[in-house]
Amino acid sequence: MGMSLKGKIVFITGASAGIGAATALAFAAERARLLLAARRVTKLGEVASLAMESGAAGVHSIQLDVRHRHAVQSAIDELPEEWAQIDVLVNNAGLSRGLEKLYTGKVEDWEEMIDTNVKGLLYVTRAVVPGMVVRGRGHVINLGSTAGEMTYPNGAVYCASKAAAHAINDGLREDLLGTPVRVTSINPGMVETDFSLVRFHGDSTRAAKVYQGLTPLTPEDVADAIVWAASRPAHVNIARVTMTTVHQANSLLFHRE
Ligand code: 8X3
Repeated sequence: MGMSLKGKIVFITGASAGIGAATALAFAAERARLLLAARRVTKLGEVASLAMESGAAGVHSIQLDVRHRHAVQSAIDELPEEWAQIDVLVNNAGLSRGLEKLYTGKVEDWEEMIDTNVKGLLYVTRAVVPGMVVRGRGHVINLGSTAGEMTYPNGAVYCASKAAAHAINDGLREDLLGTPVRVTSINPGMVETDFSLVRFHGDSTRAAKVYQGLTPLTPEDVADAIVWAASRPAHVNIARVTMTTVHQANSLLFHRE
């Protein structure tokens, strides 16, 4: 039996779809209070309603693009008092753009990945963690990737962004040593979400091929690991969880039927 998440304030970035949305619903089932952030407010509203139906003790939604440093800081500074004491931060917002050789890749794609996956992660962390330190409680859960553990061809910049997330995760844990604030990285392999659709700029035929002949992880599988890490007893810090479908061994090795 783990620690109860009932009434805990869980802040999830990128909560409008994919792993973020599934994570919102998984914490809702634990009766947590959800602070949901994303760029797409309509989709976020749908997740918020579902979360209330699933048992959330409350939902507060904010429109936020984690790439905008000042917007991130004001969003945190301007939280209503009853939402300000964040217990769990799930740094989920992230994306991949393009699958091309580094020497022909699009610089705009690189900027978008680095701005979101690395700088956005830093901005949100920088805005939220000081409060956790002052309150003497908190947990930061970062979404890493198998891509951050092993690079694959045509994915250098995405892989680099996730390797950076890995270093930030470990560095933050080192810097928080001596406080009760926990830091965890959840590193999934292939998960079936809009990930590939976004990577291929909306090319659904190309995106579907990514998942062909294998059973990918679902967003719910990943959400389950996130909730598990968050619900360990207060003295237990899960440093990282690497998880893949049985049809994937690492970034490079897949089994397709
Ligand atoms: C997602 C894993 O291998 O599809 O971060 O890039 S992979």
